[in-house]
Amino acid sequence: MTDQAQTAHAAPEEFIEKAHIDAGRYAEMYAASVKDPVAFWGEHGRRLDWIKPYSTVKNTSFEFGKVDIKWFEDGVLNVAANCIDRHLPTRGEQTAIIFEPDDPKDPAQHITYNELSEKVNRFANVLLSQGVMRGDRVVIYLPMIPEAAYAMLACARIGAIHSVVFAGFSPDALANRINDCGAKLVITADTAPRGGRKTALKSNTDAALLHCSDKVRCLVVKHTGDQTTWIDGRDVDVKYLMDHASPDCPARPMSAEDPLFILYTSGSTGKPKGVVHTSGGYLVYAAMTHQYTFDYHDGDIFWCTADVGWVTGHSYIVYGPLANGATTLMFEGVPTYPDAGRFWAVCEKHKVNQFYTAPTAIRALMGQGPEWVEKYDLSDLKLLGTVGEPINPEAWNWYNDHVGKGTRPIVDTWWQTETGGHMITPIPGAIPTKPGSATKPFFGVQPVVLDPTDGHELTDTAVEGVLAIKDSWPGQMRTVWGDHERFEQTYFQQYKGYYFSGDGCRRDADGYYWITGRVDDVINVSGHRMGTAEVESALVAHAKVAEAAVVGYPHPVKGQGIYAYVTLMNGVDPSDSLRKDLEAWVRTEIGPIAKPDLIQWAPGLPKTRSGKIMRRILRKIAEDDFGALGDTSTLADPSVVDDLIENRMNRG
Ligand code: 6R9
Repeated sequence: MTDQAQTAHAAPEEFIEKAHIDAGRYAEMYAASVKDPVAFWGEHGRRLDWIKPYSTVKNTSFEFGKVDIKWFEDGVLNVAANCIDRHLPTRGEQTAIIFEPDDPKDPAQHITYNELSEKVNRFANVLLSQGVMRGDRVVIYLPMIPEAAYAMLACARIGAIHSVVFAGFSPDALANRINDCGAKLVITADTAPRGGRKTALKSNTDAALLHCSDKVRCLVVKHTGDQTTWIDGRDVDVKYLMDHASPDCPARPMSAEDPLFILYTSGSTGKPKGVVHTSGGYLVYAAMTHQYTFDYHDGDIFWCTADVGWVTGHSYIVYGPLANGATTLMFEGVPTYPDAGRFWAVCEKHKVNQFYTAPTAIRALMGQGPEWVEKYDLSDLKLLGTVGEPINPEAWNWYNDHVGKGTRPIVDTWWQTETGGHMITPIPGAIPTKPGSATKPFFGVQPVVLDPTDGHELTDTAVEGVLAIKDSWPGQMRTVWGDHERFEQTYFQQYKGYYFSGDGCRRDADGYYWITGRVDDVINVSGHRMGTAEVESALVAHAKVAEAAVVGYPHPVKGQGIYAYVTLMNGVDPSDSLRKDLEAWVRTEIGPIAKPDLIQWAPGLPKTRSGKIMRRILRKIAEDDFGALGDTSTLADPSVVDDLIENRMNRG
């Protein structure tokens, strides 16, 4: 079946009638947004409250060597004031955050905008009392609890730059991030319950801080009340200080281009990059995409199941929804605890209207059977969304049939940590969807498909190549923290004049975009980006490992699994216990999400005569598709391939 022949699913009439944007309006707004970006964004930038309005809207260059991106540069605003203060006169008593704890027997919390304001002001005063100043970096290593949002917004309020580190990362990964951004302070919690098990965040932080400057302070949220070690003079009890802090902290006027946050993400080479987002453009973009992609209306209950440790949580749990005065749900738990009905139980309990999750979660729940969904009343749902990886049509159909009852639009949103917000996504009242396609660009986004061999733009409608973006949009990352050169090299060097996404894509005859996955050495495991180089360097750091090569392979639930080829040091014998050791090693070096699914002992790796590992061959073997290995004649020792095939771990 061709893509075009697939049934396109239009939203129901009643949905379209109430939608912010219908097909005609999309066409009109999109055309205006690319014809005159300055006029378009000049108008839409006014959705925020500016302390000093901008006069310059756009000042951007994608020219390699001179990449410079500025939006609303002479405007002055405060992000926290936009997410909180400006809503107080009209919706102070409205719920801003619904907190649903890990254990369904514990009560949910409803935090109003007034309460959010008080918490954030107090938290901001605590940060000031610890000597945090404008431009200082603060690392946030917290579970999915309201304090994570308070901490982010408190930083924004005083002009500090936050860097949230996913609570699933190991002490080493945390230390690397604290050191890379030169954080003055880390905010953590005693322990984090998730799926009925606890992660010892404070003791992870203690371990991380052994590798950091002894000036770094540690603010601890006593969340579970579990015992932890305590170092006087370094460790600080946040809740205690908040109770004694003033509930008033003036929002600091910030320039639109002052950094709001740094978020580390994996690339194809080297250590994770600190992606820098700034204040004005990011917030305009996060808010506008939240409103239009999810067709958010006042009073709706919005739930994004991501973790605040990822960009999805930044833009669509905290900043986008709160800038729009929305009610946003924060869930501490996992989809399968206490059972596989938890997502739907939470949707029913809190009358969720828009539900946004990852394909990997859908596939995992699909495997548990539709009865878990059918037990619950999902009649409040108006729209469903997905993010993080391509969604396979089988999962799309299951989501559509069982969760959406065939009547809720599904928005498949393609975007990246680097893009700040949605880039290619259906606008639900305007664009009929096709299962597996992210469909059409958001306003102001000009996607192009490039020929990967010479980089020329493929201008026919139906083409396949790599995905790049032609001009800037307000939510775009501005630089890599401390390394602007790396920013230019990663995104602007290979294809001159464009932002290169790292993804492959196809455009069909209807102009719909189909993302085909990463074309670099980044793999996507359960919607989490992982650089194969990172896992390799963790493996080779083990005393018994001589060499390692890591590739992705198709995994039924995770999308991609991690397949590691490991060559042991001379004289070391492979064993199951060593395999377990290596798995545990990678968990401690990076975190559980990086643990290899399959480890194959490789007496040798296929290398060219110049010593380059031929990953193409390793990928094929890992995919159990070694019939067409292509040209192996350039290998230094072609016989290693036979051994690898014979002992491959993924059969069938
Ligand atoms: C938001 C987020 C970005 C990478 C991206 C692509 C993949 C994200 C997708 C998708 C197909 C979608 N990706 N959304 N692929 N369809 N709807 O996930 O950011 O963690 O930086 O990952 O994820 O490969 O390049 P991030």
